[in-house]
Amino acid sequence: MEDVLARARVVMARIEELAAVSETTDGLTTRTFGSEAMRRVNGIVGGWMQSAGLNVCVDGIGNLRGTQTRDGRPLLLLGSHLDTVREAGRFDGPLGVLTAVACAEAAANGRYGALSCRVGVVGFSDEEGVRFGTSYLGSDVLAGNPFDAARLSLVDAGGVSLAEAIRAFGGAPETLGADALDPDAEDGLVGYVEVHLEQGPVLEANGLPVGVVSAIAGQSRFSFRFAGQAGHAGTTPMGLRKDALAAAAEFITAVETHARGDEGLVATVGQLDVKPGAGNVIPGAAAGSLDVRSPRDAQRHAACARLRAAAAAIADRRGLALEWREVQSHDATDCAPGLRKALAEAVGQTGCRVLELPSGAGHDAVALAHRLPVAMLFVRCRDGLSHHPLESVTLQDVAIALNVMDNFLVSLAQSPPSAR
Ligand code: HGY
Ligand code: MN
Ligand code: MN
Repeated sequence: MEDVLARARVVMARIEELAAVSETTDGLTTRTFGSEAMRRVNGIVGGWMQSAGLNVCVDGIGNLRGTQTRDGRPLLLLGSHLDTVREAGRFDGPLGVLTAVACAEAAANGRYGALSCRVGVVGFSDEEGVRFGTSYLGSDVLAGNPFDAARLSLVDAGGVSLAEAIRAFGGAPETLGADALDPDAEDGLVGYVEVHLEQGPVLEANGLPVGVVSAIAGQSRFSFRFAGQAGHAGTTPMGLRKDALAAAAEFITAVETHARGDEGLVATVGQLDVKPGAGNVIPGAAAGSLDVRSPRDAQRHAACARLRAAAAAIADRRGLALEWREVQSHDATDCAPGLRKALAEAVGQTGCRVLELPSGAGHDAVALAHRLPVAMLFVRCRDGLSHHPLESVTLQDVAIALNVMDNFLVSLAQSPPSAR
């Protein structure tokens, strides 16, 4: 265990190093798609990948990709994302990328014996979708999922389009299709396995360091905008107002009330932009985001329809206009039974009780699942906290996660990946 503890210390030290790479100077970690911080982090992690014997490149959407030289064996992809939310924790994403690099280093050192597959590592460029609102930009391209022109014309808060951001980062929107994984060019694809902090309380509540993900919840993202009438806060009688922020506030409360009454569903308004945004002006417009999730797709779709109807009713009653747009929707994703079983066996070999649990958070595995078998290993996090600077996992639990991944990869050396 001492050796794996030493490797876990390297993972933790590297996570600390990446946490300091931010597009902000407030001492917190914010790394959004196409930023210079992402370019810097690709350079740092790319160097670690090269030291692990991987051939490294950055693809057209900014994914950092490393693979062992092709030799006829199929590819097993490990990794996670390198972008973050605003004022992020240090583990969401980098924990998966850096444990993957640790596995690639071990594979290069012959730790796993004659592996029946090659090991690749990916650091995705945009899982969170903070800058353009749509998540999985990087993993959608790697998976070869549809990437329509409408997405390329999305603009960020500064009016920069996704197409322009791709070009500025060194990519080419028109050739993203060429960046998709090609099974033939890889002599087959075994699957994608991601290590990620749980971002929830279940493992901690069960006293377990790791758990195997059974499925990833479905997720719908919308943007809405209530349009009313700006006016003088001092002279406009309450009965004559078309206050867009008051309408949005009523809607946000309706979202919370609905989700609280619909077991298993979660719904969040995370962003709200009020115009013109002066204290003595009645808000003329209030635009926001809506994130709705459930492990059951029918429940999520029904809830989305009800919430849209609630927004329309509020707008009608108040004499406002409502704009409503679905930004993206991903159905619930099952992890591959064969890979899940192999991960569970690998957990069992460490002496830990095996717990399989669903993920309420979205992950790049959702996008990749359209093209290859996926599996995820969760690592306990303190208080279930994530998307917060105080997000944390322990050195011991990272060591156990590495131990699980070692067992998993050794099992691949013993049985053909096709059995997965
Ligand atoms: O929002 C999520 O679930 C993930 O962190 N992108
Ligand atoms: Mn994540
Ligand atoms: Mn996240």
